Amino acid sequence: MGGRAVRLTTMTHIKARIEVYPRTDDVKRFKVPDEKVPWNVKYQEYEPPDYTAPSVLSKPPWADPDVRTTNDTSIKWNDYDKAANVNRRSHIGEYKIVDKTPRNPIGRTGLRGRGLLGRWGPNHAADPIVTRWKRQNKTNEVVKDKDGQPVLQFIAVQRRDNKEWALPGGMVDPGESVTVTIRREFSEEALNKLEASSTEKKKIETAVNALFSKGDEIYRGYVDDPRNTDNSWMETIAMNFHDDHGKSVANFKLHAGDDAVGVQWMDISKTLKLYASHESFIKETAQKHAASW
Ligand code: RP5
Repeated sequence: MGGRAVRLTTMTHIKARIEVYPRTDDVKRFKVPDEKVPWNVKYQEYEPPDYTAPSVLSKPPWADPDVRTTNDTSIKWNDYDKAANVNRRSHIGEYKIVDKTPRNPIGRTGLRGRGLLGRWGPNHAADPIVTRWKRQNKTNEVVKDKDGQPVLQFIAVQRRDNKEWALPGGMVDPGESVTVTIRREFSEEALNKLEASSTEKKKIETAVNALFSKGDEIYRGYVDDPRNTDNSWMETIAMNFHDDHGKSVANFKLHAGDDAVGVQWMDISKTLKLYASHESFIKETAQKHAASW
């Protein structure tokens, strides 16, 4: 397995255009047909509503100020913002600033403002794809599909906010490196480290450090996340950590915690329905391992 990560720079977004905005009943996006997504296609009638969730407007530490109403010019777009300790660079290149705010590089979403996202521009996340081969209980042999392809499994969590199954990823905290985010989120969501005793915490840390010491980058770029808007969007780095012999992660005691209400080993196949762009990361992982899809 090796180095090349996919960059879906020519992708469009679909989930970022769903009509009713997440965690609202009545915030509806302006309709954007497929052909009107790119900014260079004229759409004179385009009048998207403006929405930023109250949780973002209440100025928590993870959110930016409203750059449209202040004269604060200290934010460093398309750069590492040292003052805020936030990476405002996009994985997919330079984004435009229009009317003082970053413009979604993929195209129109039908909504202005930040919605549920704290940062204007890219909101960086990291996603661990932890895999093992599916094995027969009795013989320990790897299970194959009808075409003789070995079946891969990955650790999926059920999100608390919308109950969709997803990778146990999360937001990169200010100043944090992606590798730290991956370990932290996995330990919190899939192993419930936040509620473990101090002896259990130590065990979790040792096992997680060993597993995550070697991974393969599967994807870095834009995420088709339902929270995206014309001015704020999700980006991620997804890394695969594979337990080929079923000797390490395969023995972890999974326990949903923090933002997850469920956790399980899930068989990988093309029928999977996952949050945001996670299906495409899983497909890429299956292909890299020449596994069943
Ligand atoms: C997705 O949102 C990313 O791929 C990542 O899995 C997730 C991060 O957001 P939270 O889970 O912290 O809400 O776009």
